[in-house]
Amino acid sequence: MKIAIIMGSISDLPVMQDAIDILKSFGIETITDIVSAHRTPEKLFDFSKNAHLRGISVIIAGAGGAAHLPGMVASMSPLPVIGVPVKSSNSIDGWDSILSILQMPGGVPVATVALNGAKNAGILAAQIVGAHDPSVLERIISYKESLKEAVSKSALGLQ
Ligand code: RP5
Repeated sequence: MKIAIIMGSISDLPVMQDAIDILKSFGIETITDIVSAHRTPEKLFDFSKNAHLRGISVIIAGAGGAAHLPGMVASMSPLPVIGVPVKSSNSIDGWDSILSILQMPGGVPVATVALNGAKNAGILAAQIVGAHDPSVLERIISYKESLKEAVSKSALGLQ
């Protein structure tokens, strides 16, 4: 069982690294690749049609601008696709990325996270896997516990 993290450009990596890091911290195997909807369309087709045959269970796809990657992957893959709108340097405040990924037609869902929300994409992917894998579920429970503890600690000393 692996989670794929793909992105439209190497320039998306600083954002998408958060998904890789959180999944590694959960002990989940990841594969990472650059797949551009517009510049490598044949690779996009090949990846989308075959990801489920390669032991991949969830696909996280990040892109910016005219961000067609997550939607096009979702159009061809039977796997759940989580979309990460990336605020690329030439974007219109990130709205172009958000709306391109969010506004999918009925029948072709992409679970869209916040702008640059790759960390949440990683957590959501782990939760999907955790629904069928008790050891991953345990790690999600511990992670949520650590969030609670961090907030409690931050409140110490307040009157
Ligand atoms: C999109 O265009 C990529 O996902 C990236 O966010 C944006 C800019 O790409 P580069 O020009 O940096 O390769 O396709």
